[in-house]
Amino acid sequence: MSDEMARMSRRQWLGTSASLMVASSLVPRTEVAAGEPGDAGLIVRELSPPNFEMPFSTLNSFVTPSDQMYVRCHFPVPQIKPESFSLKIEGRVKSPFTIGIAELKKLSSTTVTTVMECAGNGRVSLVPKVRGVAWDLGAVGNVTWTGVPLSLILERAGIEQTATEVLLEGADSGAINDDPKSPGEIRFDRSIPVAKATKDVILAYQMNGLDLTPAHGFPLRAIVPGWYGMASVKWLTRVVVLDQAYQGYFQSLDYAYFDRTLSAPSLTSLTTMQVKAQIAQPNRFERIKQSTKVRVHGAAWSGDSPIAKVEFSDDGSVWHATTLLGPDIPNAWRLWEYPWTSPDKTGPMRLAVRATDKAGNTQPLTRSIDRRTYMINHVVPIDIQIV
Ligand SMILES: Nc1nc2c(c(=O)[nH]1)N[C@H]1C(S)=C(S)[C@@H](COP(=O)(O)O)O[C@H]1N2
Ligand SMILES: [Mo]
Repeated sequence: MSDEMARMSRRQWLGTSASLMVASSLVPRTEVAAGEPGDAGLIVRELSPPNFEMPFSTLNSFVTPSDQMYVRCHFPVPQIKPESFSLKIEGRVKSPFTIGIAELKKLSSTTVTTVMECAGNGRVSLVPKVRGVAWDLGAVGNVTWTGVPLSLILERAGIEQTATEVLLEGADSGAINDDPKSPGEIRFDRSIPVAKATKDVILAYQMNGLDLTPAHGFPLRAIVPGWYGMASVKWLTRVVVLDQAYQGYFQSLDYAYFDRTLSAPSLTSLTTMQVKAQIAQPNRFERIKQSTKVRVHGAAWSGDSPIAKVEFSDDGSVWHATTLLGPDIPNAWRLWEYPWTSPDKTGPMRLAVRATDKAGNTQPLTRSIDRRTYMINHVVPIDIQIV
């Protein structure tokens, strides 16, 4: 191929040539491919809107590099120009106001490292198969976020005494097509109680020391530490203080589970991440030689309290304490390892881990269907082969 032809086909491939309009309309171009650093090596679960997960077996750092952080989008990624961006604070407040990104960056900031897990992480292990993106182990990451405490913003607006919830609204919208109870065209939004909003939520404009990337919420997103990812609203453009319970789609139908503590099971919004440990290595279906030293390692987290212990088992009955590694930071994950020696006979084996947090929560061995397609933290062993 001549240089000219190569350039030509590349231009067409990128969709800048009118002659390729037909072909490029077959598959909508994935927004994150344009001008965004990385997302290299992520597993594509859905191309458009982008839903990508980290291959969890590649875990090798406490902080997840930005280009290895999973991407979960319900709608196309809104392309927001920082100059025209503004955040509105309104509702049950004394002085509603609007603030731009440059002004936000001048306010006193905070930096936190938190684990974020999608409530559907691990869904691929549910049998029979359920609705929703078929995440394996990689819809989770541990990222350092910088931004303004939401409490500071709410203080400035002066929340009224009757306020109970704070609604976080994203700029993205679309139709829900695969849900029989679909409300049609909607925005992505989520409310959180005032107590949580004023405790530790931040409005982040940086991840791992750089501006957010478009897929991760540029220019501004909420970070709700300890909660499943759905509460950390991306492309945040409006904060509305409410005095009644919000019943939006993403908290009453989607991202809700059946709570039985009130006797009859009632649909309740998902909040706190359940205690969980995952094995990064060995990899699922790996073939390992007999009588070989293997470093079994992975990560563990809980939205409730720090990790107290992670136990490892290669027979499903005896559980061995693993070594917890690295920093122990509130709301971050904890890395762990176990020096294992494979047995001296060949055949299939199952390896499992089980985490317990300092509040005494332990991973269950079985799954309750009340959790619907979320909060997947029961022990799921990985199968390997000794050769
Ligand atoms: N505006 C908006 N915010 C959103 C979402 C979305 O689709 N739109 N997805 C949520 C879900 S379900 C998760 S798990 C996290 C994922 O964040 P990430 O894509 O930066 O990893 O974003 C949350 N915030
Ligand atoms: Mo999610």
